[in-house]
Amino acid sequence: MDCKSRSSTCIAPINIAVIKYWGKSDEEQIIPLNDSISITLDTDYMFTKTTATIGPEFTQDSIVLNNEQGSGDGVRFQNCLSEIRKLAASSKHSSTVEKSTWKVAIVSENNFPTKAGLASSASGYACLVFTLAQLYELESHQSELSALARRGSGSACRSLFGGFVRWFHDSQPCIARPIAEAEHWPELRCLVAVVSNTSKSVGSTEGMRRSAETSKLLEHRVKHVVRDRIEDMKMAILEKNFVKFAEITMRDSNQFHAICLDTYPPLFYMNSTSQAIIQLVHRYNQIRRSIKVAYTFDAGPNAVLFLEQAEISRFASVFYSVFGSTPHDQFFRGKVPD
Ligand code: 2P0
Repeated sequence: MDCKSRSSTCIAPINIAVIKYWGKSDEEQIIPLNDSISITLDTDYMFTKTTATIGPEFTQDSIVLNNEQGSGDGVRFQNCLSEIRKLAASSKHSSTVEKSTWKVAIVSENNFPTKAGLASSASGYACLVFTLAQLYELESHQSELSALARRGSGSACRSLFGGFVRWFHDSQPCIARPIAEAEHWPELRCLVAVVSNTSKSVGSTEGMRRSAETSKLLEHRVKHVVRDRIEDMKMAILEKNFVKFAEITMRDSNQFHAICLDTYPPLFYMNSTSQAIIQLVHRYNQIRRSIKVAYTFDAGPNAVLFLEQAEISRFASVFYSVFGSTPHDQFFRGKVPD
């Protein structure tokens, strides 16, 4: 390899939306119809690891994703690259300007099922943008990188920040910003129940396009529901009010999947195991006489369960007795369980 070649390796975590993003007002720029709120998981668990190499000897951009050769000329990949290169070309450092013209080789890997509704594109594009920024030694602010990651995949703009994050649909530029750091609510934990490893049949981009075109419920959600829900969720997080947080999380997941069903032809992301998990959580909360556990499902059947630290062992054993396996413990702060 030419001695001028340089590499950089980074990891980026997934984020789980508690107020969902579903539908765009601008497909090309990836501008969402509504604000969303998510929680970025700790990097010790589910993450994407990306190595980017640039060198004058490379003749084309290339990408290998989970050991499979991808298409280096994919529109979103190229959108991210060209934005990063523009920044590099306007750098005051001549070495960065020189590197902005070189082709790039990307090798990226997820340590969890890809395209199974576990936010792999979020961590994937956040990691790509962050790794390239390191490689070009850009002095960009995190919010600038958030806007770049958005051009790869909408939800990726949220993974540039840790903790509790809000993506604004009408900010200029359209970016995510933190609401609170992960350390703000250390008792809040999340369990991931992988119901299926298989890729979804209709991807999120196509699914949300179809919903935006056909679902009246999505129209109603954007006009009459999300704005208040965003404010309520923000307060629940800032107040560390688990009961409020949990109810809004479940209601928003349910409304998202109702929109999927209201889409024509309909989208089915959850399966019968997902529905059994929903029933179990409601029954568990009923028996505990308070909301102790919340579920949320993205564009796939896998469940993400939120609960406070004190509830984990009790709930995990009930879950095990019903499903014969325990959901994986995920942490926001890489803390070892007590
Ligand atoms: C979310 N999801 O807020 C919602 C909930 C899935 C359900 O963001 O077209 O992969 O690349 O912007 O970011 C999935 O959408 O879609 C998603 P594009 P993306 O997390």
